[in-house]
Amino acid sequence: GQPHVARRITHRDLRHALPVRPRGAHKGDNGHVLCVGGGRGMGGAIRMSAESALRAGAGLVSVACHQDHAGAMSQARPELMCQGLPDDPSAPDARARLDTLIEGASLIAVGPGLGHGDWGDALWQRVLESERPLVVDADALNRLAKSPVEREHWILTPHPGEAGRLLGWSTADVVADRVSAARTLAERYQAVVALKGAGTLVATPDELWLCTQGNPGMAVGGMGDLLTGVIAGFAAQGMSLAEAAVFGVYVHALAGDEAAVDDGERGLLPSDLLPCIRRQAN
Ligand code: NPW
Ligand code: AMP
Ligand code: MG
Repeated sequence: GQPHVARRITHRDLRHALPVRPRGAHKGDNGHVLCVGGGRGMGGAIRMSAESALRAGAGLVSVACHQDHAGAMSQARPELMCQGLPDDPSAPDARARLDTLIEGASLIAVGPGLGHGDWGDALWQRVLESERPLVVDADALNRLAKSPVEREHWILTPHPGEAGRLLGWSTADVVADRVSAARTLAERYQAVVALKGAGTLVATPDELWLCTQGNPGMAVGGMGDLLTGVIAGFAAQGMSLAEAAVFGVYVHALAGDEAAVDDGERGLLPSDLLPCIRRQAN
């Protein structure tokens, strides 16, 4: 069973769990993250996840997003391999391209900017059919709340609003008892769960961790999309899902603190954290 008291995450716990790169390392040794999301009007969300997976050290990062966003995303960050999918992602050509992406991925991060419509429904269903490990966030969590599925090898990263939807609790009830919310989610979904917010908790079916780093400057849209990519990037490099969630939460929060040192918390942007994620992960 789970402990009732969370263990505080410190440096000593996990830095060693990220494999040292041998001199002969090649990109294929460092995992291939597929980021699925970025529906119409929300391309930025999945771009931030994808960039943070790169900054966390993933060997390759692909993106499946709406076709409106693919060109601009490749231009802004040429390291990303972007597939733009049409309004009907189940059309034969689109379906084939998505299948190829999923086959090539070692892990899938799904949800940021996925939106609420049919486009996102189709992508979510296709991701669920795959047997890849998953990092499930944002609008993918909302779909899971509506239609629960059983699965193994997945990480859920809800904020208190999403956690409430998954549990059938109000947001206020989640905020009032974050430990119970995180533990219940981990047990119910047999998942690693990062319950976000000031003092992010990471629960597995038998462990509970607390992150005391991070700051209120991080209360800005896109910050969670970044965390999804950091966790996916670490898991792709061979950490266990629990290690990747714990270390990902920690590095993301340390990056937020580092990025606020010179210019302050107010006005901090998720993109400001990208170089800090790299420093904190090394
Ligand atoms: P309330 O209002 O208190 O009841 P949603 P979203 C709650 C994408 N993005 N403590 C709070 O609820 C995402 O990836 C795209 C307490 C809040 O109003 C998603 O796909 C961006 N409550 C999509 O937008 C940048 C808390 O949750 C509600 C809480 C929608 O995601 C932005 C909001 O949750 C964004 O990331 C806390 N600590 N945290 C882009 N550039 O493309 C959250 N809540 O309704 O699930 O909407 O999180 O904004
Ligand atoms: P999301 O709501 O999905 O954009 O996620 C927000 C991210 O920013 C999560 O990783 C939160 O833990 C972090 N965050 C937001 N507000 C705070 C805060 N007041 N203190 C520390 N971290 C925060
Ligand atoms: Mg979010």
